[in-house]
Amino acid sequence: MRPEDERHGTILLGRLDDWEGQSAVTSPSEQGRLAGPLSMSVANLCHRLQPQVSARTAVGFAEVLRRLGGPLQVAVAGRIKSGKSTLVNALIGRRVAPTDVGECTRLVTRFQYGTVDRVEIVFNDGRKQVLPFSADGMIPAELGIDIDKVSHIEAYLTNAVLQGMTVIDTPGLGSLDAASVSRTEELLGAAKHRKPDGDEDEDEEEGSDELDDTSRNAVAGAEAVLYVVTQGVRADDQQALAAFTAATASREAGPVNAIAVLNKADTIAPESVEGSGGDVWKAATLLSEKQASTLKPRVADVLPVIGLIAESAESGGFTSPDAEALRQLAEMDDDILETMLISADIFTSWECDVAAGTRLRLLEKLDLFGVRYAVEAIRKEPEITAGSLRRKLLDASGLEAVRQRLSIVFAARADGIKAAAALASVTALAHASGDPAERQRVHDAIEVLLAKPEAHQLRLLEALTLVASGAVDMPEDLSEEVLRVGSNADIGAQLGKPGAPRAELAAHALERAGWWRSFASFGATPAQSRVAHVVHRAYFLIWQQIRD
Ligand SMILES: Nc1nc2c(ncn2[C@@H]2O[C@H](COP(=O)(O)OP(=O)(O)OP(=O)(O)O)[C@@H](O)[C@H]2O)c(=O)[nH]1
Ligand SMILES: [Mg+2]
Repeated sequence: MRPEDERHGTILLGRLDDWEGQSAVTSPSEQGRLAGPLSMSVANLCHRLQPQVSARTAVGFAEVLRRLGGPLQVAVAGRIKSGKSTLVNALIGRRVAPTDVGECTRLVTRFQYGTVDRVEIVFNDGRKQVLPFSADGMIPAELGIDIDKVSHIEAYLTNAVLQGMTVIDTPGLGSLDAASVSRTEELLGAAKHRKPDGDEDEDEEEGSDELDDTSRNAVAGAEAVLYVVTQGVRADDQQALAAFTAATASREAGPVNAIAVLNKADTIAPESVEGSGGDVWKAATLLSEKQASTLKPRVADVLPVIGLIAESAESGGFTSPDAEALRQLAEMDDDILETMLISADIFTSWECDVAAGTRLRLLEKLDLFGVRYAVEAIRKEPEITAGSLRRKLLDASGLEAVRQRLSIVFAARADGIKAAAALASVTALAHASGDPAERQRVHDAIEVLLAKPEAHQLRLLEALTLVASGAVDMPEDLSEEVLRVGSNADIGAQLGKPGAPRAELAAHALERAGWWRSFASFGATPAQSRVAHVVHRAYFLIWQQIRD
């Protein structure tokens, strides 16, 4: 049967069972762009349903398909001035997002891969306007236009990192400026009934508005979040994470799609953290662990990082003249240097051979901690080159660990995350249609898809999200187990026995499979039982994979 026949015929759910049949629907070029088999199965579902649904829902499906074909969309979110844009620059390896001040820090900017560097302002009415880079290669901090009319900024960069993910810089949550907050909330999917200009939607009952919101979220919404906190996690950080709903309001932040960083680790006073032994990095690590227990299970991990140093080291900000100036400082008398390093004011106002402007520049790039760190590195190794010093600063920033975590948590799971987000969008679109028959058709198709063994990972992600968000209540030890099985890629880690021999892992998987099956049948609430069935199956599949 050719695809066009299917489009005009009744949907043949049986065909969805045929994993091989995928190529009949998605074109080869589309397949190449999809993150993996799960995304492909959801793409097929959209293609097959498109002719069966109303024109409006079909438009939404087209957006879901477009989005499935793109890289994982990672939002960098957090409170105002927590260092989000600085971190974005460090991750991209280019100082392109304006930091500190300027109206652009109040807008959502999507950094995506492009073959030519180009920045566009996208207006609320969909109109676009090309924006020239500023002289230093950055997105201009001021746009010279009415930003209330601006939806967001699209930055296309020829950048290898962006081939793997789209990075979305957001205005600070918790800022006083309501419009910035609503832009961010909208992006994160929390603002269900807000119009783009930030006003509360008053005529919600108009179905078309709802659909527009859903469709917009299906394109603009993030699929994963890198949450930036600083020293104190506050109640609204948790609220913001709770509200984070990638793609649509039905997808909550959890260990599958969210990690957090404790940024500005350099500014932590080690004496304020018990057990740090006076070491800043140790203090930051201890604080991160503490924050992880507060933020979990909303996030997979909290990692300490010094975004500012990472940005300077990674984006060409740290130069040979900077290294020279640090060398000069390293030659100074230790007592005097110690005094200068007490505060930024003393550091820049003290009389010394290094020009005050140069010192100010060093502070802007490295802050006091970075200056001290570099001076110590030079004193230990006087012949160190500017390049090696930059490398040492990068190591000290903790960026590498964040990158690694991003690749483990996000990149390796992009297929599952994207497919799950797309399914949530499809469900939301069907719900918004207001046509019960259409809703049922979509629902049935999703059920069939999820019943396939290959789709098990999606069910596991779903179960994990339900447990992590508290939507399904579980005793603590069980919910930890679900999180472990669902949010690790490595079998040893999934079973809580990293590095254990295969036979032991297999025996354990089988034992847990049996346990969860009995739990599903006896003693569980209906909601728990649904989760338990999925966990049972996960263990069973693990056992099948590693048994002799
Ligand atoms: N000491 C130190 N300063 C940092 C660090 N990261 C960022 N900053 C500084 O914090 C200020 C705010 O950084 P931004 O990156 O603009 O923060 P943001 O979260 O994007 O701010 P908004 O978009 O306005 O909410 C800037 O002056 C940065 O230089 C860090 O790791 N250490
Ligand atoms: Mg910013």
